[in-house]
Amino acid sequence: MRRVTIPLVALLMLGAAACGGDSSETPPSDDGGAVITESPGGGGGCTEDTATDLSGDDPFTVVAENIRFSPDCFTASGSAAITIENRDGVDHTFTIEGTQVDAPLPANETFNGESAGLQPGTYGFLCTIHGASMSGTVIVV
Ligand SMILES: [Cu+2]
Repeated sequence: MRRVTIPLVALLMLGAAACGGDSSETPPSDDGGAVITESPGGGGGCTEDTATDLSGDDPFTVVAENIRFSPDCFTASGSAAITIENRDGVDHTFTIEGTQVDAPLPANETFNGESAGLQPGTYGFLCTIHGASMSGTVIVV
C-alpha cells in the first residue's frame, strides 16, 4: 500500500507547485516605490511617452485581431472620428469605460464612428465580450 501512496503524494505536490508557481497569489509590486506603472491588466504603463501617437489622425484606426486591440496604448484627438477594423472571425466590441462609447464590432467588419467628443484624459477600453484579456488604454489629448 505504501508503494502506491508515496508516488501519488509526490505527484500531488508537483501539481500544486506547478499551479501555484506562476498564476496565483502574485503580490502587488512591493518595491517600496511610489511608481504604479507596472500593475498588470490595469492599463498602467501606458503613458503619453509610451503610447502610439495617433493624435494627428482623423479618423484614427484601431485593429482588432487575434483577440487583441492594436495598438492597445495610443493617443488620439478627442475630435477625431474612429475606425476600427475587426479582422477576427468573431464579434467584438470597442467599449470605453466610463463613457457612452460602446461600439459593436461584428466579425470581419469595419466600424466607422464619429468622434465621441471625449475630454482630454486617460481612458481604459475593452471588448466587453472578451473582457480584460482584450483591453487597452487611450489617452485623449
Ligand atoms: Cu472581443
